[in-house]
Amino acid sequence: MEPAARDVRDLCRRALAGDLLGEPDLARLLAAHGEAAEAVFAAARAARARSFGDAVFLYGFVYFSTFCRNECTFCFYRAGNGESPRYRKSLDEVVAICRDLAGSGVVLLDLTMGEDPAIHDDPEYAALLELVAAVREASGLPVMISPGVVPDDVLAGLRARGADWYALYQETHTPELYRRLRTGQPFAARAAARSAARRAGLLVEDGILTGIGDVAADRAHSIASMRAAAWEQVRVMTFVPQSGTPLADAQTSGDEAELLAIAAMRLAMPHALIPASLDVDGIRGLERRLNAGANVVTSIVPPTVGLAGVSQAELDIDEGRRTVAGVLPHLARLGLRPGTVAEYRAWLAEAHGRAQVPA
Ligand code: SAM
Ligand code: MD0
Ligand code: SF4
Repeated sequence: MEPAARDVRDLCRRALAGDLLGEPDLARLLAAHGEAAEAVFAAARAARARSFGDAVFLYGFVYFSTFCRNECTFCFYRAGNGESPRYRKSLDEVVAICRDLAGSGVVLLDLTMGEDPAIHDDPEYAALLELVAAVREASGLPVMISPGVVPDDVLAGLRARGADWYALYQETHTPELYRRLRTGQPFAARAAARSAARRAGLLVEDGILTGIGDVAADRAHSIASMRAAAWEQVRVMTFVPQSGTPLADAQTSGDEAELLAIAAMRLAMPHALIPASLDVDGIRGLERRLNAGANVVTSIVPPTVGLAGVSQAELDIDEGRRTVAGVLPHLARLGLRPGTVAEYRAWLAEAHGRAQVPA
């Protein structure tokens, strides 16, 4: 065995034994290749099995408004992009979609939007609060909300309407890199919204992008930052260049960095929920991500109702492959099974208990 591979195996053993790996060691895991990378993935699967057994949670995704006031350089839906499809689903449409998704076997509904002025310009966010209440009521499922940055009292209002989760991704925890991605959106304000969400009683998802000028040290820093915050769910997605945006012609280099980041997150945060997103490489990328230690499948989208993905606007959606039925055979091939709503609720109840902050 090469010395580098021996070194990486040793780090994996330490992580599985409960050692907190520092940023340089995390960066070593993230730079593994060949045999050493396979060892990282195997260790991540072992960590997942210990925490979650063979259960994988399936999340429904409803991108209900693609209007946005922001200019994130990586995003297809940035305000200035005349090429992106804009739509805004009505409350009744969203409720109907969510009922169908709930019937198809997902355990959570993720309601996601651009920072749509129609919602963000109302200081009360009445439309958003009403939507969450209606979806909770009609579907009976836990709800995640991904609305961008909203005021603290709105986060409390979302919790009061029954939302369990707030998702808001920093993309990178390196401020200089962040400034080139989320132009005009203060780094600290975005981070503060996640802390406010936790204070409001919401569970929180943070996440990063890779392939946007980050190096292993940046990803290691992000993983250590997310571990320190103890967010309940953490993700990484490979940047997919988008037509009509400043990064449209960026060079891409596959998904190895994302897979290693999934595995390193699993080893650093063995009890966290970690998604395999269908929104990066569609259904064909699913098994690789699960083999890297993910235990959630996100971006399950019902076909034929005109919904988009965030980084793959169309891939696999209308073919019906980003559905529960499309995902199940892949779980079965890996000896995994869909986690039940009851199992998911039990996990949420424990997480809410852990996250409770003394007043
Ligand atoms: N507008 C809200 C916001 O930005 O927080 C909610 C949407 S958020 C869930 C969209 C996320 O998708 C971004 O935070 C980013 O991580 C990811 N994303 C967007 N464009 C992407 C792209 N081109 N490639 C990969 N991921 C992308
Ligand atoms: C996904 N496209 O799950 C969605 C999105 C938003 N909370 C999630 C990035 O992959
Ligand atoms: Fe808007 Fe979110 Fe896209 Fe940024 S990532 S442009 S905030 S939809």
